[in-house]
Amino acid sequence: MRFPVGFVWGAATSAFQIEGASREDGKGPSIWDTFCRQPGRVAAGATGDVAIDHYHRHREDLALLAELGYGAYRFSISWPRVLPLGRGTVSRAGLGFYDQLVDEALELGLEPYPTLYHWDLPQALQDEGGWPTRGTAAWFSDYAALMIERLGDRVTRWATLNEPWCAAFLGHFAGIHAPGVQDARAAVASSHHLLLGHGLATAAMRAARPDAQLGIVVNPAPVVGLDGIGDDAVRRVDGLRNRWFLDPVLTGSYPKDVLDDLAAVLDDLIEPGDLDTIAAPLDWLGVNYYHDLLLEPPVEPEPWPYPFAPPAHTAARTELVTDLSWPVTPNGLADLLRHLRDTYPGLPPLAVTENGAAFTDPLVDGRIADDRRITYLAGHLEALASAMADGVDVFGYFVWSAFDNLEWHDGYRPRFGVIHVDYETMVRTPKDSALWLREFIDSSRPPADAD
Ligand code: IFM
Repeated sequence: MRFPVGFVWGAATSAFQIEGASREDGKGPSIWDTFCRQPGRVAAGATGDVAIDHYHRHREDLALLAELGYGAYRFSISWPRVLPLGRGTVSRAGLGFYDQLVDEALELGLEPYPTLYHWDLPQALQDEGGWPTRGTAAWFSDYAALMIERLGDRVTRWATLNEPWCAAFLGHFAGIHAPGVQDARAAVASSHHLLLGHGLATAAMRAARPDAQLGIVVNPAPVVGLDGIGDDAVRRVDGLRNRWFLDPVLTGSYPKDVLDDLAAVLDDLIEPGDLDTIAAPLDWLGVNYYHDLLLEPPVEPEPWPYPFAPPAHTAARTELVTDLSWPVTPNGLADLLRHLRDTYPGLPPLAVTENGAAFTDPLVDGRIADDRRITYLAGHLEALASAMADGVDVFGYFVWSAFDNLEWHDGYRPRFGVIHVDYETMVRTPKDSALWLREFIDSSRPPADAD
């Protein structure tokens, strides 16, 4: 498999999942700090207090990524680390941390790809209403302007949000993510305000740095109804998961059928001009892909993140299944990329900003033989190459995740890293998949791109 000259190979993380130092240097609490402290919310009572201690080990972590052959590092900025209350007083130490991280990455030949919001809303803004409240979008835009002012001289590629679907619907309807709300109106309002925040931030960042490359990261997935799941259910899930986010950002309108589905909770949520703001032109679009949504009728009740769609269960009917009971459906990545190209004329260049799998394998004699992860990655890279051969414009691929980390409400048990982390000693050990990927990256370069 060959990838074009200049194709970006990277590894991805997010602040809350790796940084730790949750109250250090004046950092304010985020909604995830609060959520983790609520009994029963997160597996085994895990918290982000220490995580993988990246806040103190960033230098060695970045050096390891450079050694492993990556040319880019996707990370997120913790909003409450730089603005402990979400607005107002700036933490010099917090800003300084990201300043240093960016400098180190550049020194090591890693292009920094910061994401401004990967779910850790400052608790102070949650206390004022959080994402269900329109004002949060404006605070997000101010924070984005602050960050580009500080880092924009060295950072070119920015993402505003990571997976707004999760923040809105896992956080405010299924209630399994922070802030743990279960309310359709709050979820839909959150989704709109997240998108509005993205649009406002994009405009503010564009004004500050016209040369910046601005994007958003979404997590669309092909939806397949298995026996017992009707077309209308598939339409509703596809509508909320995919079209509700892609259409406004890429075409400036919400899908009519989903507006109808949500009519009971829309009230006067969408104000004149909002969609123009949300559809601010983008330089790139990040796509996170893990698996297709294979829907089957539920056997027992489980948290369901799609309001006004009949409950279903995501089936894992594939030969290989991950530790999170996710099916392994590599062809879905190619289908999805082609679908985006065919559905949205004027689609900006794409990057696969997350792709990976949770598999736990033992550390034996200093080695982790994670063959299942290699199978997963090889299949998805083949699918990516096939979509690109068909003309889909993809400029980069980021594995999720660089390191084992805190998998949100599932705690530390699922291990997504291509680098193993011993949570007692904090020792990092590249798994076989990291070594395989290094080889792959090297051998997939066209001769003209070789050193
Ligand atoms: O760990 C998450 C990440 O934070 C967002 N995308 C999906 C990953 C795996 O669940």
